[in-house]
Amino acid sequence: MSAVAGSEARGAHLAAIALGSNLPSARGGPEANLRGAVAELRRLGEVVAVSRFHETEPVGYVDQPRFLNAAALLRTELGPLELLRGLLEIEREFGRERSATVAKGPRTLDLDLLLYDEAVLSTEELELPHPSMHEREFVLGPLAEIAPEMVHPVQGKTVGRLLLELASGGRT
Ligand code: PH2
Ligand code: MG
Ligand code: MG
Repeated sequence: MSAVAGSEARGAHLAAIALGSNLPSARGGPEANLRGAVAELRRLGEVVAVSRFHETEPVGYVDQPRFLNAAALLRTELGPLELLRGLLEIEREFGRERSATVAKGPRTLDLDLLLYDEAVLSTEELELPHPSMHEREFVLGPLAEIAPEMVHPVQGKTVGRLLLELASGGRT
């Protein structure tokens, strides 16, 4: 993977993480939230690539502000559950409130674990790959910038291929 080659990898595992924000936090607006989140990800491993920040229309629950979305690749020694818990902790530090809020509604910071090597698992706490990543352009677009060759182990396709198929409405 070109984004990773040549980096001084510390950990044995490669994780893909989606970042999203459409509300201000105490740290600032969505752009400050994403920048701050990338800085905090360094606690969990080595950030080897970060995509551009993409302004996207809200999907699912549409009556909310536009999102800023991005993707990051993290080399980590943490296991998938430890990593997930670390991501949720960072969300909380940016004022993410999970109780009493609308599902898929506005949030200060969303950090989703998309892929962890080619792990496939399904527990109450964590499903890998992220169950809807292959249907979301706001996830695949940023991820394809930094990891087009990373493989979705359930779909059996690369991230670049999945984006192409999604963007063409399944006509490929
Ligand atoms: N996240 C959601 C629901 N809808 N739409 C966009 N554009 N970006 C998101 O990150 C997003 C969304 C719930 O996780
Ligand atoms: Mg999400
Ligand atoms: Mg989430």
